[in-house]
Amino acid sequence: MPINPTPKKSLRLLFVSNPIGPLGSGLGGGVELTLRNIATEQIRRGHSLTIVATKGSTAWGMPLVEIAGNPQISAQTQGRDAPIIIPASSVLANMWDYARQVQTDYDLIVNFAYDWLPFYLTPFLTIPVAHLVSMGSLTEAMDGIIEQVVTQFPGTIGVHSLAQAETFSFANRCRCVKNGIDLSFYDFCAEPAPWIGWVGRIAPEKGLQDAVAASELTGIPLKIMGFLQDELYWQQILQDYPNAPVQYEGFLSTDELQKRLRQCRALLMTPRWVEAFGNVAIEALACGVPVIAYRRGGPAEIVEDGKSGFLVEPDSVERLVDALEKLDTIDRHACRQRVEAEYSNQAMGDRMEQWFSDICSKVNKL
Ligand code: HBI
Repeated sequence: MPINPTPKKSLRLLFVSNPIGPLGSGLGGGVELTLRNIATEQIRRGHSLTIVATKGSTAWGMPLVEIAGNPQISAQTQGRDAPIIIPASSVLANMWDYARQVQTDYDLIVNFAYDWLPFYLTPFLTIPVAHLVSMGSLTEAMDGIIEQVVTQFPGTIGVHSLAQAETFSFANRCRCVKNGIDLSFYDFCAEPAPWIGWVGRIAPEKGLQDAVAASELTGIPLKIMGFLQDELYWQQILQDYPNAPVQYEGFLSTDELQKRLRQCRALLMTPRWVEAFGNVAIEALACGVPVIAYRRGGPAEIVEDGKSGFLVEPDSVERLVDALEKLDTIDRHACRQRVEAEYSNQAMGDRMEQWFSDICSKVNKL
């Protein structure tokens, strides 16, 4: 008689979003897609879940509590010695005061904010908190408070890649959950259009200028998609590369994004910083689009060099150009298969469900 697998306890989850803008605005960066995908999949698996987010957020039909207040400054614009800054009527403080008030209705809080306060408050709360850290090391204050939490609550710090974990002194105490997307949103494209793509927040750490330079050198049209965060940076690029055949397509919904992304011959990823993961890499691969990425950060753990794209010497436009010339050696089906195997909502859902139940059971074991 087969032993029934122990039914996973249905968890009551409270997802607290990041405090830099409403879900669906693009201000929240990759966290918006990450939170949406994890939440959708955990509900599909029978867990109950509420999302706490800034007023004006969309929760794509999932239970949502909107909180008013002033946003946090973007952490990646701060220097390493930046002090902790919390504005008056802070939406971050208000979100976590709400979480404190309702915590006994839940088994686990999941924190998506890269901010000091949620980590500092963790010991003050009576239920466990899983912290999904969205970026690599940026400031001493954040490194310190995250290390405090991983020491006092082992196993509760989640990261998206080993490269991201390595930016912290406590790398080996982080749980790498990678990331995932709902493949049903991405349609495979076997015959690309004659252009390449670049997707991301338009800001210095994303290194857009290198992709534009490669477009100007090769004459291959470049479609740029993403949130225009730094206008001056963008204007400077247009001045520096007046002849590059580039087209800014705006900040797009997932559906509009994949309609353009799937037609690309390749996606260029040119991060200047250690990209924690690189959601856009798996979005492109899901459509069959090879990824040409600097061998740096999360994308270097996603792209199989020569199979689902190319990994090139960081910050080298020449190497980007060389890789573009080898594109025809890549089988677009191998790109889709990479995501199906490792980065589907199901694969990510398994990793997250296991992480959540490990944290909750550890509480039971105490
Ligand atoms: N800055 N202060 C702060 N808090 C965040 O949660 C945060 C951020 N900057 C960027 C960001 N989150 C997201 O774009 C991540 O996906 C990178």
